[in-house]
Amino acid sequence: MNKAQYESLIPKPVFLEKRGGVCSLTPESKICVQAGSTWALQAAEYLAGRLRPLTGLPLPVEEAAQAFEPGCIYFTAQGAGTELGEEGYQLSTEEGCLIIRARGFAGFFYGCQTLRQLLPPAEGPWEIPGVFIEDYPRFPWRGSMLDVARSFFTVDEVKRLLDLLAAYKLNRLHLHLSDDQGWRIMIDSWPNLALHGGSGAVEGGRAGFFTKAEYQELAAYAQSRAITLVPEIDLPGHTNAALASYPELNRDGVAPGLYRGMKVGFSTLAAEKEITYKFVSDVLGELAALTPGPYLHVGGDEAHSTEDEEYRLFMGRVQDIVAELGKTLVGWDEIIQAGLRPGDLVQIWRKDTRPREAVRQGAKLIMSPCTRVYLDMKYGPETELGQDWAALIEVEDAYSWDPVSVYPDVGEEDVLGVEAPLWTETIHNLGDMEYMLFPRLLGVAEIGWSPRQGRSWEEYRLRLAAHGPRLRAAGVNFYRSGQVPWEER
Ligand code: IFG
Repeated sequence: MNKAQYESLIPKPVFLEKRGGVCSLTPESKICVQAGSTWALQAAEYLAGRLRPLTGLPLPVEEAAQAFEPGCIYFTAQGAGTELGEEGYQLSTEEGCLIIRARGFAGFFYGCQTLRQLLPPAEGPWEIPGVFIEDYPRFPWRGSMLDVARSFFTVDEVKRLLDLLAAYKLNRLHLHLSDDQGWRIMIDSWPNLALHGGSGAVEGGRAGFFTKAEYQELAAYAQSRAITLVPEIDLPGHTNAALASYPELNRDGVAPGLYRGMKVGFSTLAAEKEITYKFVSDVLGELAALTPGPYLHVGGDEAHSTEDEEYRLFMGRVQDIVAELGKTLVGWDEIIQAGLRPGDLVQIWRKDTRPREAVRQGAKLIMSPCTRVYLDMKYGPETELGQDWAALIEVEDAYSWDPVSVYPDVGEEDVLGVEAPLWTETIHNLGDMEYMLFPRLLGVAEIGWSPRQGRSWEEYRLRLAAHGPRLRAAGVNFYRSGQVPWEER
Protein backbone atom coordinates (compact mmCIF):
# COMPACT_ATOMS: atom_id res chain seq x y z
CA MET A 1 0.00 0.00 0.00
CA ASN A 2 1.65 3.26 -0.99
CA LYS A 3 2.04 5.93 1.65
CA ALA A 4 -0.53 8.20 0.06
CA GLN A 5 -3.42 6.31 1.60
CA TYR A 6 -2.15 6.99 5.12
CA GLU A 7 -0.49 10.33 4.66
CA SER A 8 -2.88 12.25 2.48
CA LEU A 9 -5.88 12.26 4.84
CA ILE A 10 -7.45 15.73 5.12
CA PRO A 11 -8.51 16.77 7.72
CA LYS A 12 -5.87 14.95 9.75
CA PRO A 13 -7.47 12.49 12.20
CA VAL A 14 -7.03 12.93 15.95
CA PHE A 15 -5.46 9.46 16.30
CA LEU A 16 -4.17 7.09 13.60
CA GLU A 17 -2.19 3.88 14.15
CA LYS A 18 -0.98 1.79 11.22
CA ARG A 19 -1.78 -1.92 11.53
CA GLY A 20 -0.93 -5.06 9.58
CA GLY A 21 -3.31 -6.64 7.13
CA VAL A 22 -5.62 -5.03 4.63
CA CYS A 23 -9.31 -5.12 3.86
CA SER A 24 -9.59 -5.97 0.17
CA LEU A 25 -12.89 -5.16 -1.52
CA THR A 26 -13.96 -7.86 -3.97
CA PRO A 27 -17.13 -8.78 -5.92
CA GLU A 28 -18.19 -10.73 -2.81
CA SER A 29 -17.80 -7.74 -0.49
CA LYS A 30 -20.86 -6.44 1.35
CA ILE A 31 -21.63 -3.33 3.36
CA CYS A 32 -23.25 -4.55 6.59
CA VAL A 33 -25.30 -2.41 8.96
CA GLN A 34 -26.14 -3.02 12.61
CA ALA A 35 -29.78 -4.04 12.73
CA GLY A 36 -32.14 -1.21 13.56
CA SER A 37 -29.70 1.68 13.13
CA THR A 38 -31.32 4.05 10.62
CA TRP A 39 -28.32 6.44 10.82
CA ALA A 40 -25.90 3.65 9.97
CA LEU A 41 -28.16 2.49 7.14
CA GLN A 42 -28.35 6.03 5.69
CA ALA A 43 -24.57 6.36 5.84
CA ALA A 44 -24.07 2.90 4.34
CA GLU A 45 -26.38 3.67 1.42
CA TYR A 46 -24.46 6.93 0.86
CA LEU A 47 -21.13 5.05 0.89
CA ALA A 48 -22.43 2.40 -1.51
CA GLY A 49 -23.57 5.19 -3.82
CA ARG A 50 -20.00 6.50 -3.95
CA LEU A 51 -18.03 3.21 -4.03
CA ARG A 52 -20.08 1.26 -6.59
CA PRO A 53 -19.35 3.59 -9.54
CA LEU A 54 -15.74 4.05 -8.38
CA THR A 55 -14.91 0.34 -7.98
CA GLY A 56 -17.46 -1.30 -10.28
CA LEU A 57 -18.21 -3.71 -7.40
CA PRO A 58 -21.80 -4.62 -6.44
CA LEU A 59 -21.31 -3.88 -2.71
CA PRO A 60 -24.82 -4.78 -1.55
CA VAL A 61 -26.01 -3.15 1.69
CA GLU A 62 -27.38 -5.69 4.20
CA GLU A 63 -28.35 -5.96 7.86
CA ALA A 64 -25.25 -7.15 9.72
CA ALA A 65 -24.60 -10.83 10.12
CA GLN A 66 -23.20 -11.79 13.51
CA ALA A 67 -19.68 -12.72 12.50
CA PHE A 68 -17.43 -10.26 10.67
CA GLU A 69 -16.55 -11.57 7.22
CA PRO A 70 -13.24 -10.58 5.57
CA GLY A 71 -13.59 -8.07 2.77
CA CYS A 72 -16.76 -6.57 4.24
CA ILE A 73 -17.45 -3.10 5.65
CA TYR A 74 -19.45 -2.88 8.91
CA PHE A 75 -21.35 -0.01 10.51
CA THR A 76 -22.16 -0.42 14.17
CA ALA A 77 -22.83 1.66 17.28
CA GLN A 78 -21.45 -1.12 19.50
CA GLY A 79 -18.19 -0.07 21.08
CA ALA A 80 -18.58 3.59 20.09
CA GLY A 81 -17.44 5.49 23.20
CA THR A 82 -19.09 8.68 24.43
CA GLU A 83 -15.85 10.59 23.76
CA LEU A 84 -16.74 10.37 20.04
CA GLY A 85 -19.76 12.65 20.45
CA GLU A 86 -22.25 13.03 17.59
CA GLU A 87 -19.69 13.67 14.85
CA GLY A 88 -16.84 11.38 15.92
CA TYR A 89 -16.13 7.85 14.69
CA GLN A 90 -13.77 4.92 15.08
CA LEU A 91 -12.51 3.18 11.93
CA SER A 92 -10.48 -0.01 12.13
CA THR A 93 -9.46 -2.99 10.05
CA GLU A 94 -10.03 -6.23 11.97
CA GLU A 95 -9.58 -9.77 10.57
CA GLY A 96 -9.58 -8.42 7.05
CA CYS A 97 -12.80 -6.44 7.39
CA LEU A 98 -13.35 -2.71 7.96
CA ILE A 99 -15.45 -1.53 10.90
CA ILE A 100 -16.87 1.98 11.39
CA ARG A 101 -18.20 2.66 14.89
CA ALA A 102 -20.16 5.85 15.69
CA ARG A 103 -22.98 7.25 17.83
CA GLY A 104 -24.90 9.29 15.26
CA PHE A 105 -25.42 9.87 11.54
CA ALA A 106 -22.68 12.48 11.30
CA GLY A 107 -20.15 10.13 12.89
CA PHE A 108 -20.99 7.31 10.48
CA PHE A 109 -20.98 9.79 7.60
CA TYR A 110 -17.53 11.14 8.49
CA GLY A 111 -16.21 7.61 8.86
CA CYS A 112 -17.29 7.16 5.23
CA GLN A 113 -15.32 10.25 4.16
CA THR A 114 -12.15 8.92 5.78
CA LEU A 115 -12.76 5.48 4.28
CA ARG A 116 -13.08 7.07 0.82
CA GLN A 117 -9.68 8.71 1.33
CA LEU A 118 -8.11 5.42 2.48
CA LEU A 119 -9.07 3.90 -0.87
CA PRO A 120 -7.14 4.91 -4.02
CA PRO A 121 -8.71 7.94 -5.71
CA ALA A 122 -9.26 6.47 -9.15
CA GLU A 123 -8.13 2.89 -9.77
CA GLY A 124 -7.69 -0.40 -7.88
CA PRO A 125 -6.66 -2.56 -6.24
CA TRP A 126 -9.45 -1.57 -3.87
CA GLU A 127 -7.53 -2.25 -0.68
CA ILE A 128 -7.97 -0.43 2.62
CA PRO A 129 -4.65 -0.46 4.52
CA GLY A 130 -4.45 -1.88 8.04
CA VAL A 131 -5.35 1.02 10.34
CA PHE A 132 -6.94 2.08 13.60
CA ILE A 133 -8.40 5.62 13.64
CA GLU A 134 -10.21 7.41 16.44
CA ASP A 135 -11.43 10.82 15.28
CA TYR A 136 -13.73 13.70 16.28
CA PRO A 137 -13.89 17.45 15.56
CA ARG A 138 -12.38 20.30 17.57
CA PHE A 139 -15.12 22.82 16.60
CA PRO A 140 -18.85 22.25 15.97
CA TRP A 141 -19.10 24.99 13.29
CA ARG A 142 -16.97 24.19 10.20
CA GLY A 143 -18.19 25.85 7.06
CA SER A 144 -18.16 27.94 3.96
CA MET A 145 -20.42 30.66 2.59
CA LEU A 146 -21.58 31.08 -1.00
CA ASP A 147 -22.76 34.54 -2.05
CA VAL A 148 -25.54 33.73 -4.56
CA ALA A 149 -26.73 37.36 -4.48
CA ARG A 150 -24.01 39.14 -6.46
CA SER A 151 -24.11 36.32 -8.97
CA PHE A 152 -26.57 33.41 -8.87
CA PHE A 153 -25.58 29.72 -8.73
CA THR A 154 -27.92 26.89 -9.73
CA VAL A 155 -29.27 24.08 -7.55
CA ASP A 156 -26.89 21.61 -9.20
CA GLU A 157 -23.89 23.88 -8.67
CA VAL A 158 -24.75 24.30 -4.98
CA LYS A 159 -25.17 20.51 -4.70
CA ARG A 160 -21.68 20.10 -6.19
CA LEU A 161 -20.35 22.45 -3.52
CA LEU A 162 -22.21 20.53 -0.80
CA ASP A 163 -20.62 17.26 -2.00
CA LEU A 164 -17.16 18.80 -1.83
CA LEU A 165 -17.76 20.34 1.61
CA ALA A 166 -18.96 16.96 2.90
CA ALA A 167 -15.84 15.20 1.63
CA TYR A 168 -13.79 17.33 4.05
CA LYS A 169 -16.16 17.01 7.04
CA LEU A 170 -17.39 20.62 6.74
CA ASN A 171 -20.90 20.83 8.21
CA ARG A 172 -22.23 24.35 7.51
CA LEU A 173 -23.14 26.07 4.23
CA HIS A 174 -24.12 29.72 4.73
CA LEU A 175 -26.10 31.00 1.70
CA HIS A 176 -25.92 34.78 1.25
CA LEU A 177 -29.39 35.07 -0.38
CA SER A 178 -29.86 38.85 -0.69
CA ASP A 179 -27.78 41.93 -1.38
CA ASP A 180 -27.74 45.14 -3.41
CA GLN A 181 -27.36 43.31 -6.72
CA GLY A 182 -29.88 40.50 -6.26
CA TRP A 183 -32.61 38.77 -4.21
CA ARG A 184 -32.39 34.97 -4.62
CA ILE A 185 -35.25 33.32 -2.70
CA MET A 186 -39.00 33.45 -3.48
CA ILE A 187 -41.03 35.02 -0.65
CA ASP A 188 -44.76 34.44 -1.35
CA SER A 189 -45.96 37.51 0.55
CA TRP A 190 -43.48 39.80 -1.30
CA PRO A 191 -43.14 38.10 -4.73
CA ASN A 192 -41.42 41.01 -6.46
CA LEU A 193 -38.34 40.47 -4.32
CA ALA A 194 -37.48 37.41 -6.41
CA LEU A 195 -39.37 38.32 -9.60
CA HIS A 196 -37.82 41.79 -9.90
CA GLY A 197 -35.00 41.76 -7.36
CA GLY A 198 -33.85 38.40 -8.72
CA SER A 199 -33.71 39.62 -12.31
CA GLY A 200 -30.43 41.49 -11.85
CA ALA A 201 -26.85 40.68 -10.88
CA VAL A 202 -23.41 42.25 -10.61
CA GLU A 203 -21.91 43.19 -14.02
CA GLY A 204 -21.07 39.90 -15.77
CA GLY A 205 -22.93 37.89 -13.12
CA ARG A 206 -26.00 35.65 -13.40
CA ALA A 207 -29.60 36.54 -12.51
CA GLY A 208 -32.04 34.04 -11.00
CA PHE A 209 -33.61 32.88 -7.75
CA PHE A 210 -34.48 29.69 -5.84
CA THR A 211 -38.13 28.72 -5.68
CA LYS A 212 -39.18 27.48 -2.26
CA ALA A 213 -39.14 23.90 -3.57
CA GLU A 214 -35.58 24.32 -4.84
CA TYR A 215 -34.42 25.80 -1.56
CA GLN A 216 -36.01 22.90 0.35
CA GLU A 217 -34.34 20.47 -2.06
CA LEU A 218 -30.98 22.04 -1.18
CA ALA A 219 -31.73 21.93 2.55
CA ALA A 220 -32.60 18.22 2.31
CA TYR A 221 -29.53 17.48 0.18
CA ALA A 222 -27.36 19.28 2.74
CA GLN A 223 -28.94 17.37 5.62
CA SER A 224 -28.25 14.04 3.88
CA ARG A 225 -24.58 15.07 3.93
CA ALA A 226 -24.55 16.14 7.58
CA ILE A 227 -24.52 19.81 6.53
CA THR A 228 -26.79 22.49 8.01
CA LEU A 229 -27.88 25.31 5.67
CA VAL A 230 -27.55 28.78 7.21
CA PRO A 231 -29.68 31.23 5.17
CA GLU A 232 -28.79 34.93 5.27
CA ILE A 233 -31.05 37.89 4.51
CA ASP A 234 -28.68 40.85 4.85
CA LEU A 235 -30.25 43.74 6.84
CA PRO A 236 -30.60 46.78 7.05
CA GLY A 237 -27.81 47.53 4.56
CA HIS A 238 -27.05 45.61 1.35
CA THR A 239 -30.76 45.94 0.50
CA ASN A 240 -30.92 47.70 -2.87
CA ALA A 241 -32.55 44.68 -4.59
CA ALA A 242 -35.40 44.75 -2.03
CA LEU A 243 -35.73 48.55 -2.19
CA ALA A 244 -35.83 48.34 -6.02
CA SER A 245 -38.66 45.79 -5.79
CA TYR A 246 -41.04 47.73 -3.48
CA PRO A 247 -41.23 51.57 -3.57
CA GLU A 248 -43.05 51.60 -0.22
CA LEU A 249 -39.94 50.22 1.48
CA ASN A 250 -38.00 53.35 0.56
CA ARG A 251 -37.80 56.39 2.84
CA ASP A 252 -39.06 58.66 0.02
CA GLY A 253 -41.43 56.08 -1.52
CA VAL A 254 -39.38 55.94 -4.70
CA ALA A 255 -37.77 52.66 -5.78
CA PRO A 256 -34.16 52.86 -7.03
CA GLY A 257 -33.08 50.97 -10.12
CA LEU A 258 -31.39 47.57 -9.98
CA TYR A 259 -27.67 47.86 -9.15
CA ARG A 260 -24.90 46.08 -11.09
CA GLY A 261 -21.83 47.67 -9.56
CA MET A 262 -19.49 46.54 -6.76
CA LYS A 263 -19.87 49.35 -4.22
CA VAL A 264 -21.14 48.59 -0.70
CA GLY A 265 -22.76 50.60 2.10
CA PHE A 266 -25.04 52.87 0.05
CA SER A 267 -28.42 51.23 0.77
CA THR A 268 -30.54 50.96 3.90
CA LEU A 269 -34.05 49.98 4.92
CA ALA A 270 -36.06 52.79 6.53
CA ALA A 271 -35.84 51.98 10.24
CA GLU A 272 -38.47 54.59 11.07
CA LYS A 273 -41.18 53.09 8.82
CA GLU A 274 -43.45 50.42 10.33
CA ILE A 275 -43.75 48.62 6.97
CA THR A 276 -40.03 47.79 7.27
CA TYR A 277 -40.75 45.49 10.21
CA LYS A 278 -43.70 43.84 8.48
CA PHE A 279 -41.32 43.19 5.56
CA VAL A 280 -38.64 41.74 7.84
CA SER A 281 -41.15 39.68 9.80
CA ASP A 282 -42.79 38.26 6.66
CA VAL A 283 -39.45 37.45 4.98
CA LEU A 284 -37.81 35.85 8.02
CA GLY A 285 -41.04 34.04 8.86
CA GLU A 286 -41.25 32.39 5.45
CA LEU A 287 -37.51 31.61 5.43
CA ALA A 288 -37.65 30.12 8.93
CA ALA A 289 -40.52 27.85 7.86
CA LEU A 290 -38.40 26.64 4.91
CA THR A 291 -35.23 25.98 6.87
CA PRO A 292 -34.82 22.79 8.94
CA GLY A 293 -31.68 24.17 10.65
CA PRO A 294 -31.86 26.34 13.79
CA TYR A 295 -30.06 29.39 12.34
CA LEU A 296 -31.17 32.64 10.67
CA HIS A 297 -28.36 34.95 9.55
CA VAL A 298 -29.58 38.58 9.46
CA GLY A 299 -26.41 40.16 8.05
CA GLY A 300 -25.97 43.60 9.71
CA ASP A 301 -22.75 44.43 7.85
CA GLU A 302 -21.67 47.75 6.29
CA ALA A 303 -24.85 49.66 7.16
CA HIS A 304 -23.01 52.89 6.37
CA SER A 305 -26.25 54.65 5.37
CA THR A 306 -28.08 53.76 8.61
CA GLU A 307 -27.73 56.12 11.60
CA ASP A 308 -26.19 54.38 14.64
CA GLU A 309 -29.31 54.86 16.78
CA GLU A 310 -31.55 53.64 13.92
CA TYR A 311 -29.30 50.61 13.50
CA ARG A 312 -29.59 49.72 17.19
CA LEU A 313 -33.39 50.14 17.13
CA PHE A 314 -33.67 48.12 13.94
CA MET A 315 -31.43 45.28 15.14
CA GLY A 316 -33.32 45.09 18.46
CA ARG A 317 -36.59 44.49 16.62
CA VAL A 318 -34.95 41.97 14.30
CA GLN A 319 -33.68 40.07 17.33
CA ASP A 320 -37.26 40.00 18.69
CA ILE A 321 -38.54 38.63 15.37
CA VAL A 322 -35.86 35.90 15.21
CA ALA A 323 -36.52 34.94 18.83
CA GLU A 324 -40.28 34.69 18.20
CA LEU A 325 -39.49 32.33 15.30
CA GLY A 326 -37.53 30.15 17.71
CA LYS A 327 -34.36 30.46 15.66
CA THR A 328 -30.77 31.31 16.66
CA LEU A 329 -29.60 34.68 15.33
CA VAL A 330 -26.34 34.96 13.40
CA GLY A 331 -24.90 38.31 12.31
CA TRP A 332 -21.70 39.89 10.98
CA ASP A 333 -19.57 41.50 13.70
CA GLU A 334 -21.11 44.97 13.29
CA ILE A 335 -24.11 43.68 15.27
CA ILE A 336 -21.94 43.79 18.42
CA GLN A 337 -22.60 47.57 18.58
CA ALA A 338 -26.38 46.97 18.55
CA GLY A 339 -26.27 44.96 21.76
CA LEU A 340 -26.43 41.16 21.69
CA ARG A 341 -28.52 38.55 23.50
CA PRO A 342 -27.14 35.37 25.09
CA GLY A 343 -26.91 32.67 22.46
CA ASP A 344 -26.49 35.04 19.50
CA LEU A 345 -23.71 34.04 17.08
CA VAL A 346 -21.34 36.72 15.80
CA GLN A 347 -19.40 36.15 12.58
CA ILE A 348 -16.05 37.92 13.01
CA TRP A 349 -14.72 39.21 9.69
CA ARG A 350 -13.14 42.66 10.11
CA LYS A 351 -9.55 43.36 11.15
CA ASP A 352 -10.59 45.74 13.92
CA THR A 353 -13.58 44.47 15.87
CA ARG A 354 -14.29 43.79 19.56
CA PRO A 355 -15.03 40.07 20.06
CA ARG A 356 -14.49 40.31 23.84
CA GLU A 357 -17.53 42.64 23.99
CA ALA A 358 -19.59 40.03 22.12
CA VAL A 359 -18.49 37.22 24.44
CA ARG A 360 -19.23 39.38 27.49
CA GLN A 361 -22.81 39.69 26.21
CA GLY A 362 -23.13 35.88 25.99
CA ALA A 363 -22.50 35.46 22.28
CA LYS A 364 -20.34 32.79 20.60
CA LEU A 365 -17.92 33.54 17.76
CA ILE A 366 -17.67 32.17 14.22
CA MET A 367 -14.23 33.11 12.95
CA SER A 368 -14.07 34.39 9.35
CA PRO A 369 -11.06 36.77 9.40
CA CYS A 370 -11.01 38.54 6.03
CA THR A 371 -7.20 38.37 5.88
CA ARG A 372 -7.20 34.56 6.19
CA VAL A 373 -10.40 32.98 4.86
CA TYR A 374 -12.11 35.48 2.56
CA LEU A 375 -11.63 33.16 -0.39
CA ASP A 376 -12.66 35.79 -2.95
CA MET A 377 -9.24 37.29 -2.19
CA LYS A 378 -6.62 36.68 -4.86
CA TYR A 379 -3.94 34.00 -4.17
CA GLY A 380 -1.31 36.42 -5.42
CA PRO A 381 -0.90 39.51 -7.63
CA GLU A 382 -1.10 37.35 -10.75
CA THR A 383 -4.49 35.83 -9.90
CA GLU A 384 -7.01 37.18 -12.42
CA LEU A 385 -10.11 36.35 -10.38
CA GLY A 386 -11.04 37.85 -7.04
CA GLN A 387 -10.29 41.00 -5.10
CA ASP A 388 -7.37 42.14 -2.92
CA TRP A 389 -8.78 44.78 -0.52
CA ALA A 390 -8.29 42.57 2.57
CA ALA A 391 -5.10 40.67 1.63
CA LEU A 392 -3.49 38.39 -0.89
CA ILE A 393 -4.17 34.90 0.52
CA GLU A 394 -1.92 32.10 -0.69
CA VAL A 395 -2.55 28.51 0.41
CA GLU A 396 -0.16 28.87 3.35
CA ASP A 397 -1.82 32.11 4.57
CA ALA A 398 -5.21 30.37 4.69
CA TYR A 399 -3.70 27.52 6.72
CA SER A 400 -1.19 29.08 9.07
CA TRP A 401 -3.49 30.67 11.65
CA ASP A 402 -5.72 29.53 14.49
CA PRO A 403 -9.26 30.70 15.31
CA VAL A 404 -8.41 31.06 19.01
CA SER A 405 -5.22 33.08 18.51
CA VAL A 406 -6.62 35.83 16.26
CA TYR A 407 -7.60 37.92 19.31
CA PRO A 408 -5.68 37.80 22.63
CA ASP A 409 -8.78 37.99 24.81
CA VAL A 410 -10.69 35.16 23.15
CA GLY A 411 -10.50 31.59 24.47
CA GLU A 412 -11.29 28.16 23.02
CA GLU A 413 -14.69 28.11 24.76
CA ASP A 414 -15.70 31.42 23.10
CA VAL A 415 -15.21 30.11 19.55
CA LEU A 416 -17.91 27.99 17.88
CA GLY A 417 -15.76 27.42 14.82
CA VAL A 418 -14.61 28.69 11.46
CA GLU A 419 -16.25 29.65 8.15
CA ALA A 420 -14.68 30.62 4.82
CA PRO A 421 -16.88 32.99 2.75
CA LEU A 422 -16.80 33.21 -1.05
CA TRP A 423 -18.13 36.58 -2.23
CA THR A 424 -19.03 36.54 -5.92
CA GLU A 425 -18.61 40.03 -7.30
CA THR A 426 -15.98 38.54 -9.61
CA ILE A 427 -16.78 34.80 -9.37
CA HIS A 428 -19.57 33.94 -11.81
CA ASN A 429 -19.37 30.20 -12.56
CA LEU A 430 -18.63 26.79 -11.01
CA GLY A 431 -15.08 26.52 -12.38
CA ASP A 432 -14.12 29.89 -10.93
CA MET A 433 -15.79 28.98 -7.63
CA GLU A 434 -13.75 25.78 -7.39
CA TYR A 435 -10.54 27.59 -8.35
CA MET A 436 -10.92 30.10 -5.50
CA LEU A 437 -12.14 27.59 -2.89
CA PHE A 438 -9.67 24.78 -3.63
CA PRO A 439 -7.22 23.99 -2.19
CA ARG A 440 -7.56 26.75 0.46
CA LEU A 441 -10.84 25.31 1.80
CA LEU A 442 -9.08 22.02 2.68
CA GLY A 443 -6.85 23.93 5.10
CA VAL A 444 -9.91 25.61 6.63
CA ALA A 445 -11.53 22.18 7.04
CA GLU A 446 -8.43 20.97 8.88
CA ILE A 447 -8.39 24.05 11.14
CA GLY A 448 -12.04 23.38 12.01
CA TRP A 449 -11.66 19.64 12.62
CA SER A 450 -8.12 18.65 13.68
CA PRO A 451 -6.29 19.27 16.97
CA ARG A 452 -4.39 22.55 17.17
CA GLN A 453 -1.28 21.02 18.72
CA GLY A 454 1.19 19.67 16.19
CA ARG A 455 -0.45 21.41 13.24
CA SER A 456 2.24 22.81 10.92
CA TRP A 457 2.40 24.11 7.37
CA GLU A 458 5.60 22.13 6.64
CA GLU A 459 3.83 18.84 7.43
CA TYR A 460 0.48 19.83 5.86
CA ARG A 461 1.91 20.97 2.52
CA LEU A 462 3.29 17.45 1.85
CA ARG A 463 -0.01 15.84 2.80
CA LEU A 464 -1.84 18.31 0.54
CA ALA A 465 0.61 17.47 -2.26
CA ALA A 466 -0.21 13.75 -1.88
CA HIS A 467 -3.91 14.68 -1.85
CA GLY A 468 -3.66 16.38 -5.26
CA PRO A 469 -4.48 13.24 -7.31
CA ARG A 470 -7.69 12.91 -5.32
CA LEU A 471 -8.78 16.46 -6.18
CA ARG A 472 -7.94 15.76 -9.82
CA ALA A 473 -9.87 12.47 -9.79
CA ALA A 474 -12.87 14.39 -8.41
CA GLY A 475 -12.61 16.81 -11.34
CA VAL A 476 -12.01 19.79 -9.04
CA ASN A 477 -10.62 22.85 -10.86
CA PHE A 478 -8.09 23.61 -8.11
CA TYR A 479 -5.27 26.18 -8.06
CA ARG A 480 -1.84 24.50 -8.40
CA SER A 481 -0.08 26.70 -5.87
CA GLY A 482 3.70 26.95 -6.24
CA GLN A 483 3.91 26.52 -2.45
CA VAL A 484 2.85 22.84 -2.78
CA PRO A 485 5.02 20.08 -4.37
CA TRP A 486 1.98 18.53 -6.09
CA GLU A 487 2.20 14.78 -6.78
CA GLU A 488 1.16 14.04 -10.33
CA ARG A 489 0.46 10.30 -9.81
N1 IFG B 1 -17.41 42.96 2.45
C1 IFG B 1 -18.87 42.79 2.34
C2 IFG B 1 -19.32 41.71 1.37
C3 IFG B 1 -18.46 41.64 0.11
C4 IFG B 1 -16.99 41.52 0.50
C5 IFG B 1 -16.12 41.27 -0.73
C6 IFG B 1 -18.79 41.47 4.40
C7 IFG B 1 -19.48 41.02 5.67
C8 IFG B 1 -16.59 42.76 1.24
N2 IFG B 1 -19.40 42.43 3.68
O1 IFG B 1 -17.74 40.94 4.07
O2 IFG B 1 -20.67 41.95 0.98
O3 IFG B 1 -18.67 42.76 -0.73
O4 IFG B 1 -14.82 40.86 -0.37
